[in-house]
Amino acid sequence: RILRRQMVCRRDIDGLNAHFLLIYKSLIPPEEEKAKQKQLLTLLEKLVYKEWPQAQLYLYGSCANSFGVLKSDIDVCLAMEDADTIKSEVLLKLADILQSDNLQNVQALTRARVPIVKLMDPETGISCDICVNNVLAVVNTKLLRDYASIDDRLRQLAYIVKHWAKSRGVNETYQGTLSSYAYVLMCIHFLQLRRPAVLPCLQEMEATYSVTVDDIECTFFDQVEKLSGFGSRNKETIAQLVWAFFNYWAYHHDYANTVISVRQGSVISKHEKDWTRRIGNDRHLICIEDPFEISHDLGRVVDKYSIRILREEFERAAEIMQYDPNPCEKLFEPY
Ligand code: 3AT
Ligand code: MG
Repeated sequence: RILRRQMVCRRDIDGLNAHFLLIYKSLIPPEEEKAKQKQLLTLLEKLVYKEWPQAQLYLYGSCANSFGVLKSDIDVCLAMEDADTIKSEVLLKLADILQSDNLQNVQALTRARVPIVKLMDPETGISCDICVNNVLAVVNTKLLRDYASIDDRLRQLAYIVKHWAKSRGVNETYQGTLSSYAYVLMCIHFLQLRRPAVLPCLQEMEATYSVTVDDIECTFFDQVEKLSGFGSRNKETIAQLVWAFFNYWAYHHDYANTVISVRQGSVISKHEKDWTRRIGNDRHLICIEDPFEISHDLGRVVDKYSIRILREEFERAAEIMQYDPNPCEKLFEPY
C-alpha cells in the first residue's frame, strides 16, 4: 500500500507543481498596482519635501522586498537627521500635512512599538504606513529582496507560505502568531539548509554592502547577479519544497533547544543566545533570530496558547501535503 501511495504521489507531483505555480502567479501584484504605489509615493514625496527638504522617503516591507501579494499596503520610512528625539512631533506634523491634502483616515499612532502615521489614498485606494528613521527595516528589506533574486523558488515558497498563513489565521502578531517577515526568514533559512543548498548565506560571504544603523553593523554580499544559478544543483520543485517546509516545522524542528539563524545559515543553540527562559514578555517558544538585530527573537510574540495553534497548523499542513490527493484546496481553507 505504501509503495502504491508513493507511486500515486510521484505521478501527481507534476500536477501539484502546476497548481502551486498557478496559485503563486495569481498572488503576484499586476503592473498597474505597482504603478499606483509609485503614484502614491510621488505624492508623499512632494508633500514631505515641502516641509523637510533634507528628508528621504524609502519603501520597505512587502512592497519593496519582492514578497508583496495582491492588495498589500505600502510601508514607507521617512529618514531625516536628528528626528529621533522628536519622532512623535514629526509624526504629528506629518499627519497634519497629509490630512490637509485630502488623504483619508489619517491617524498618528505615536505610542506603538514602531510609531507610525497611517493613511489611505482615495485616488489609488492604497493604504500606507509611514514610520520615521526605521532604517534597519529598509536594510532588512534589501536583504530579503537580494535573497529573492538568487532563486525563484524562494519567492514561490514564501508566497505559498504567506498565503497559507493568512488563510489559516496564523499571520497575526497581535494574536501571538508570526509576522510575514518572520515567515519569509523561515523560508530563507529552510532553503539555506537544503542539500544541495538552494540559497547561500549572504552574511557569511565577503561583504560588498555595508552600513551602520543604530550602532549595528549590517554587512553582506549583495552582488547577487553573480549568484544566479547557485541553487541549480538542487532539483527540488515547489511542491516538494512546500511539503518539506511543513514537515520540518511539524516534526523536525527542535523547538526546545534551537534558534534558526539566517545570519549564520544554520541552526544555533538557545543556550548560546541565552534564550532558554522567559525574560519579561520574551518566552522564546519558537526562536527566529533577526538577521541584524541579533538580540531580537521574531518569535517573541508567540505565547503558550499561540504556540499550540501554530504547531497544530504546521502538522495539519504537513498531513495534508502527505496524504491529501488534492492538497491545495484543504491547505488554504479559511479557518
Ligand atoms: P505583508 O505582505 O504586509 O503581510 P510585509 O513583508 O510588509 O508583509 P510586515 O508587514 O510583517 O511584512 O513588516 C513590514 C516590514 O517591516 C518587513 C520588515 O522589513 C520590517 N519588520 C517587520 N517586523 C519586524 C521586526 N519584528 N523586526 C524588524 N523588522 C521588522
Ligand atoms: Mg506590510
